[in-house]
Amino acid sequence: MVYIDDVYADEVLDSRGNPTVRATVILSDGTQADAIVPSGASTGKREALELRDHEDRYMGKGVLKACDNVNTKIADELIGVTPYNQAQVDEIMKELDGSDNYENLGANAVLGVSMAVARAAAVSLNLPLYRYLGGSNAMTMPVPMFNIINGGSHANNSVDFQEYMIMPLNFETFSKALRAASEVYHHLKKIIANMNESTALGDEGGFAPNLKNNEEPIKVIMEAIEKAGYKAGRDIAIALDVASSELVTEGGYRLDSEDRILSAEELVDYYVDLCEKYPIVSIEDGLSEDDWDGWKILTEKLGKKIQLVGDDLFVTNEKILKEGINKNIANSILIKPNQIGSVTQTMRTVRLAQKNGYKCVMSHRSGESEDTFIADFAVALNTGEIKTGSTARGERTAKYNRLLEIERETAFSEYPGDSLFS
Ligand code: 2PG
Ligand code: MG
Repeated sequence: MVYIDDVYADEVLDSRGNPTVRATVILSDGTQADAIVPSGASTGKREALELRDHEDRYMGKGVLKACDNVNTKIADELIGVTPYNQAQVDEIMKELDGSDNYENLGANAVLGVSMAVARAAAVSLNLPLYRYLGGSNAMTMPVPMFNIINGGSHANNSVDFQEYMIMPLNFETFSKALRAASEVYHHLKKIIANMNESTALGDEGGFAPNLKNNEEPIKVIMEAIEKAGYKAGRDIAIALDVASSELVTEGGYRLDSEDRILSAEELVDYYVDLCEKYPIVSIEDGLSEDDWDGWKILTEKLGKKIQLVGDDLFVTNEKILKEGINKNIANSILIKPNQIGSVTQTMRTVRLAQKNGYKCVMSHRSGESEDTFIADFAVALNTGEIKTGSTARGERTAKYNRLLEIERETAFSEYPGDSLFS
């Protein structure tokens, strides 16, 4: 019987240059696999705890305590256990931690090991990760949301909304969709350069120009889509992540670039107006994680025709999602494994969402690495959508390049594109 023979962790760097955990698992058959944990900037208040050292090194951001928890407490419990029962492995770590949010071991310690165990099990069975996690039912390539203009806390420009994304819909395959997105990205670069604005990239590989309000980025993206030879709305749609929990101030939501503060109702009206003018298909975190009354209004006004994604709102948490479903809040959920802390818990949340007709968007974090786990995970769970940044920056393209590999391997897989919102 194959069992887990060794588990250890190293402190490595993420794409923002901050420390993060890389966990390595070695099996008794000699298989070795590792996984690197990502890290967010605009984090939800109810996310699982990311354990940082809060000491001098790395300006407090070191993760040696989390690594130590892997090397000692977690290794002690997992050595000798089968790698082929992911739920059991994850349950052992959850019990060892004993809290709801991994405040003792750190979700960065636990998720790293959880992903590395899944990967090691897949390698040892000679299966691709998406096949190991999803079985023969894993067959849907995800439609990406490419974040081509970055604002909010992912860039230091004037734009308040965090992410302006394009979704290539009218394409038969993932690779054709990727090509279209890349062409739009390059046209956008030219347009921004012609405006004498900087074409430097934000954290997720999108451009971060200073524009005069939050509608302007949509206008330049519309122009780029057209210049690239595609039809906005028909071929390529627009998605937003407002990350509005970051905009909350006394009396409402502060839009610095427009020098005004809006109530939840006014912000919803702003979205309604934008959705009338532009081919927007999805809005994420349109209202803050604490503003469930506002979310109710948003869902009532736009929920029938726009995908309303809860990120900070649901934090990939089964219990919170259940509450949202019961209250008819939002109609989709962003899936970030490190918000909840293990592979199994992520899968449970996806299952709950899918059972209740909520769409799922597999997602990276703004602080990422070369790890491509979420590309396989999206295919395994047939989420149909993935958000993993622009068509530039290695930690983002790593995921898209992995999806190209998966597409080649699963020649029969489907790209939902057009059918996603019809
Ligand atoms: C988000 C994410 C990823 P962060 O808000 O959706 O794009 O950002 O990882 O900073 O929370
Ligand atoms: Mg978000």
